[in-house]
Amino acid sequence: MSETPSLAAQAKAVLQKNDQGLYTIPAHHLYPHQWLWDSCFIAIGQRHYDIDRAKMELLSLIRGQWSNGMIPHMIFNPDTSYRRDHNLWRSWVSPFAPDDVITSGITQPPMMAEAIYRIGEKQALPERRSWYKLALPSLLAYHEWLYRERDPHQEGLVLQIHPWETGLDNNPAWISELHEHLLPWWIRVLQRTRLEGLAGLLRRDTKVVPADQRYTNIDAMAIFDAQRRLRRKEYNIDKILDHSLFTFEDLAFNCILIRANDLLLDMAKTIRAEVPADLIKRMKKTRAALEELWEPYTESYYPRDFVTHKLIKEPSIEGMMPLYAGSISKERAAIIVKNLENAHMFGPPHPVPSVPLNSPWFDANRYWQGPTWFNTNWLIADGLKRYGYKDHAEALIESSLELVQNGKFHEYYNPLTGEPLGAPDFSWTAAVALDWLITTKA
Ligand code: 2M8
Repeated sequence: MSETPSLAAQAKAVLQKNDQGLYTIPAHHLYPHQWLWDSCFIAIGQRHYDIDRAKMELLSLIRGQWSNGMIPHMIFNPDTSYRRDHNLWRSWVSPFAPDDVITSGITQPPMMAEAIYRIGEKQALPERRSWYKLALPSLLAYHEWLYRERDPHQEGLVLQIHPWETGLDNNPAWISELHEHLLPWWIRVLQRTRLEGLAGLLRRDTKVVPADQRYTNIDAMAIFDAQRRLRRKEYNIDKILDHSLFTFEDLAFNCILIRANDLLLDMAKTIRAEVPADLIKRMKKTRAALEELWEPYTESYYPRDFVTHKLIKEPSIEGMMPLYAGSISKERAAIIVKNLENAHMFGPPHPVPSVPLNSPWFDANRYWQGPTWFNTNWLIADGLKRYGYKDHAEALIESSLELVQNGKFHEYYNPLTGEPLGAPDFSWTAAVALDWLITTKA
């Protein structure tokens, strides 16, 4: 008998272990709440064994939607033992936050459309239509919010206000920008006097996961300080833009949005729902604006600063995401695939590393600065398939599944050795593995 069913069963067991009834946490201890893009990948896995549970995962996200349309990046476990987390965000300072759920005040990559669509794919047309009818109004409100609040000059790309919104927390692009422009004096003093270790005493994450697998103390302080500034502005975008806090146009976020827009329009067509003409116009503009992020000398796409429009030229997994967007030319897709094949860049023994091997930032064990992650591999494999690189996609899926062959579904992996890192029994690793096992091995 092949090993596949038992691996699928183990993946399912991880998802069930993290299932809280209404939603699934990413992992015990480190991540005790609901996260936006985690739940989307989780639902993509759950749809294979319990379609109603997968729907519930997304409806639980919608339960946290703000009245202005934003889907928050976190919905908190209401238990008073998490008061510290609730108070860190204080979503109630915004008039748009829901009264009955405590959430964060920012969003995360717009993966909702993909998850709604993939659930629909598993159903016969009448059930699919009912599902789209149920989920689409919230999705539409979310995309309208993205364009209204996050593309204020109608330039096509949507902006982000915190590294956490990208999901790639300590990606070199954000960390270098925070260090250059936004490090408050007190963090600089701690850094100069080498007292930043004190901050480590307050951190919970490094008590659960070895410190060299998480962000550094200085980076953690910078990230939390940036969050505090947003809270002080009550997550109000006008105030945030007025005070020119750190705002940028993330490449991966916008690529995911391009794909999400296409899927939204497809789903709307299936149920003959009307999408406002102005929104369709703005969606088209995003596809065109993505090309402004192309840099001809290094032949790569990059994120950019929202105010100065300067590209933030720190190579990372971000540069692979236009494959997933599906809107770039075949020629540019071929250039990206070349980087993927390059053993000194994105082609180590266990691809795809979150930062290329030849970057000075590359650190094989450190979170989003080197390790291989399953969710980004899922996005890359999907993009590769749609550009006709079926063999590349299959090879990537195969090498990823090798990492979990021993039943260890960790948060991320060392791309050189394959060593499992971060939180054990991590939900999206299990969900993505399950999805691949069922859709590519069936
Ligand atoms: C990580 O982000 C959270 C903050 O949102 C953290 O650092 O604690 C990221 O890996 C993010 O992409 C992910 O959604 C989240 C939960 O798995 O953890």
